[in-house]
Amino acid sequence: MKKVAKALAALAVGVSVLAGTVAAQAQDKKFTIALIPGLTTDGFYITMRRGAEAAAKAVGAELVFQGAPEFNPVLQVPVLDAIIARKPDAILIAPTDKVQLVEPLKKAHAAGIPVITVDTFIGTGNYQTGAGDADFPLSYIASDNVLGGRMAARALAKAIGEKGKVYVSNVKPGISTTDQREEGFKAEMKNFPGIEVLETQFNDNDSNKAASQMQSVFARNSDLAGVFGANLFSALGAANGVQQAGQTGKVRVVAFDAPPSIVDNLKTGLVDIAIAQHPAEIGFFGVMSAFAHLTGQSIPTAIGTGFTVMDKDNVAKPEIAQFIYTD
Ligand code: T6T
Repeated sequence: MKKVAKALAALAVGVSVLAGTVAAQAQDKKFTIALIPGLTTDGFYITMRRGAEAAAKAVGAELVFQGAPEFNPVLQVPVLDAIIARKPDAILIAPTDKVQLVEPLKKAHAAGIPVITVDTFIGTGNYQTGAGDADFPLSYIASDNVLGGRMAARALAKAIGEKGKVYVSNVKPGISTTDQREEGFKAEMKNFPGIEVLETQFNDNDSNKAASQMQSVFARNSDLAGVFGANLFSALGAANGVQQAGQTGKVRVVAFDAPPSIVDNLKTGLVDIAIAQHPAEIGFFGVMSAFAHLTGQSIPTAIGTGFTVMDKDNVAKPEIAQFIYTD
């Protein structure tokens, strides 16, 4: 009997040593987390990468940043496939289309790679609901884009004295973020009966196209009062178009996103308001959420990040300027 008790005690010690070793190994594992942006050459995603790198450093993970040169699902899917083939421990991705990225991302899910979407979403953006096809990502980490669109509408309405014609310069339909900004903008504009919202102009994320569209809209509407640039390239293009048409200060511009070039435009009065997102926060919480999941914690299915509204009077203040995007 004594012998049996001794053997059991020895076994228990052995098991606990083994368990300790496994736990130590799990902690020592260096996780590889991939971040696939909408495109690589956009200050928004470059800033997101900065936040993601900071989090990766804090938890000892390796961050792989790989993306396409343009915001285009046809170019993003091969990048995703290449990342899946490398079998990272988790994928963070800004899907460039709500529908077209569903099937390609299912491959990651089927391969057992956890998926978190950052900035943009697939399907409805409501994840882990059991509702169907596109709810498999673990979490959606982003700005509240409907609210951002409403904020833009209020700022533009104020700038134009709540009357006149305005339009939205947007990327293309099917992108969750910019679709929601337009939706929020139009919903809020219903509160301003003196404002007419003209047809949206889609520029394919090409600021030159956005600039020439602005001039065409102005050619057809000499009483144009304002424009909302619904993302970085739309806003830059709209502002350039206003300048080229000699309408600085007459056609008012509200910009979504805050790269240094837009901040320059704030200072010269070409742009009235810039709504800065907090992309570094999105990247930081993206990596932290992936790490939490990989180490056995549950994570929220959605995390909302904030905005900072910039104008020429506040943009030099350090607490505001910290949100200017990195180029
Ligand atoms: O506005 C951001 C991002 O939120 C959007 O999804 C795509 O455009 C940007 O990257 C700015 O260019």
